[in-house]
Amino acid sequence: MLDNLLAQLSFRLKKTKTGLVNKIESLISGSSGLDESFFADMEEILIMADVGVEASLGFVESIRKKVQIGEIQSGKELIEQLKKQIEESLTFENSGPIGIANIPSVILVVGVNGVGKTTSIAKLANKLKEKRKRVLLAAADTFRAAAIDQLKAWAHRLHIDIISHRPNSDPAAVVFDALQALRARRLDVLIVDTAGRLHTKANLMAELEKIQRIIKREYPEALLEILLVLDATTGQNALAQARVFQKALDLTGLILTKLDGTAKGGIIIPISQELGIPVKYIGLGEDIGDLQEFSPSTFVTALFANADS
Ligand SMILES: Nc1nc2c(ncn2[C@@H]2O[C@H](COP(=O)(O)OP(=O)(O)OP(=O)(O)O)[C@@H](O)[C@H]2O)c(=O)[nH]1
Ligand SMILES: [Mg+2]
Repeated sequence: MLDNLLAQLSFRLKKTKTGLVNKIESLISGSSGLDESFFADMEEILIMADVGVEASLGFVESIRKKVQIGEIQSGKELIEQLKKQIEESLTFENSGPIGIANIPSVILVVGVNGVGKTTSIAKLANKLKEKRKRVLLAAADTFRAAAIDQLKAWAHRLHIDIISHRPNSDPAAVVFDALQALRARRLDVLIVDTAGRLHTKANLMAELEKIQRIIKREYPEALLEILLVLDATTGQNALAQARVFQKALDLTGLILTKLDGTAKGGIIIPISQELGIPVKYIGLGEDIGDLQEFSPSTFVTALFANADS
């Protein structure tokens, strides 16, 4: 039996299951043996699901070797090996939940426009509140008035404090005030919403770097997480965005959103591999409960759940 979270995850990943896992299962059941044409087809399925060329070749190569030396003899063993490899590729030293220990934490949330930053912040704030953390929000996306209103509406709905300034005011000043409030009100976690678009990309990166600098300078003893939000439905584009943000900021983790809306959820593998940082949360829908802490083993179990049960 799957527990609730696993069942939700498995259900929301069904597009990727269809695009990746079910295809590999059909390939296994339709093949006469684990031969070269099988491996070529398996490679193609992985690449088509956005697992990435390098990772796909790596997985297939290591499975091919195990078949050659007789360590893998059946389709079932092959699937087990693939699961193990996917899990390993998603596991990092600092995998696991974000650091919200007993010292104040600041979570700076960044990403291009429309990826799901503000929604993910609301979901995360709600999650932390359920864990009895006292949360503060900062509306540092001052570029659009609607962005401030959107975060305010969430704060109101969730009964969470928020620091905001007028539209077009300096985002760094919002963050500065929020850090003072975090300290003065003895709250646990500050989550900072940021703009996804400014007049130019260089402007945006400069602004985010400034915010990062201010947090480190004004509250060095706080635990800082910088989470990049990526939209899984944008595939290789997400990878390109990630490179730009990683250059400018000390990213500590990723939030991969909209995994419910794509058959190419395999993108999670090359993104984590290339950036070398763990996925911390995954977005699985538009509701407040649709954000899960990411666990490589749970993810793989959910993805292959049909094969197991
Ligand atoms: N299906 C699905 N939709 C999501 C998910 N996360 C966010 N969305 C939707 O994506 C849209 C954009 O979300 P926002 O949170 O406003 O994105 P943003 O990054 O803050 O955008 P900007 O403020 O414009 O930079 C909204 O309609 C969300 O409901 C998810 O995990 N799954
Ligand atoms: Mg937003």
